[in-house]
Amino acid sequence: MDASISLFELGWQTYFQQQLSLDDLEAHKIARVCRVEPSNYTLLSEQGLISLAVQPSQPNMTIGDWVIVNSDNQFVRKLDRSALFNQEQKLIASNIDTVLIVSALDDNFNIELIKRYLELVHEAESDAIVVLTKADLCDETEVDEKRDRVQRLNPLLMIETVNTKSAEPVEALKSFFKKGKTIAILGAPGAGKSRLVRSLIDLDDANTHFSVAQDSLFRLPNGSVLLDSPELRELQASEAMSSASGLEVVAKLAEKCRFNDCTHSNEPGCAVRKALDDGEVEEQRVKAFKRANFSYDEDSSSKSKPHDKFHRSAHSDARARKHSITE
Ligand SMILES: Nc1nc2c(ncn2[C@@H]2O[C@H](COP(=O)(O)OP(=O)(O)OP(=O)(O)O)[C@@H](O)[C@H]2O)c(=O)[nH]1
Ligand SMILES: [Mg+2]
Ligand SMILES: [Zn+2]
Repeated sequence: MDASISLFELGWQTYFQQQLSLDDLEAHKIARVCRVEPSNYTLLSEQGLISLAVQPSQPNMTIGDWVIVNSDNQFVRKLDRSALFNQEQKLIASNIDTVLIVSALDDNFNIELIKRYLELVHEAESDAIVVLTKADLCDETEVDEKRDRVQRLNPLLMIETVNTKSAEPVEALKSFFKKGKTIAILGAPGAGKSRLVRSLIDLDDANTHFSVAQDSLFRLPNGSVLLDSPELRELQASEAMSSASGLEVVAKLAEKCRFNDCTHSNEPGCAVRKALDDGEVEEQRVKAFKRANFSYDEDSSSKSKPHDKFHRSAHSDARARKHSITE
């Protein structure tokens, strides 16, 4: 449905409005990036889709960015961002107000991954809400116990426990879906992201889509916007990756270190360092492993069996990297 999109429906807010000049108001158009290709950006505006060729003189842009173009649809400038997700200098998505961190309450419950997603959201300067799915598959004590573990990460954290196969998510989440808010979803494969989305919006309803020619921005209840993109899915998958099989590789190496309490920094006989120097393991994995080990030390309840966790979640990794939330 290409007709009648308002800027507010696209996630426009005071923060961006304040950056406009008189020229912008009188002669320019405001648009939001909804697709990034190597040589082209696609933007959504009140006037419909705009195609913008990538030029060396432009700043790097990403999905979610607000852009000013002139009446000939030429780039004028990019507005300052309220939030930005990036990974190793690569821009992932911008201007996301709230991220739903989705994690299942069943055997795939993974507190380390929730923690990691919370870090990402914090670094991006967005807000997080943890949505614990599959509450219907667990008994009440188990739900309470896992919810408490998440709450202990941060006493102020918003947490909702839901069964995505019911109408619960809409009830639980609609107060967070305020007009003009941009929402994204992060979660491991199988966590229930697609089910959650389908419990919130009707993807067969043309009204849910701003335009048939893009599949990154959708209308959510109460005038919020859902942002989903291949880059964001890749980010969440790579984090899920480093939480499981990726760490297992390093854990196996660490068993061969000379010292039991090796920190894999510069101890003699460190098998992890050697593998790094020999290029047999990626630095990213080692970093993720150190991060995870550090948190095991903090949380004695899971310290005893980090390997169980690697094995348990390793199989879920193998499942699809790039499944869209909505499929
Ligand atoms: N009983 C129950 N099943 C659920 C719930 N949420 C998701 N499921 C089921 O769990 C499975 C995975 O859910 P999806 O929504 O496809 O998970 P996803 O996060 O989109 O997974 P990927 O697309 O692989 O990343 C599906 O079979 C769902 O029906 C829930 O709250 N309760
Ligand atoms: Mg999915
Ligand atoms: Zn070592």
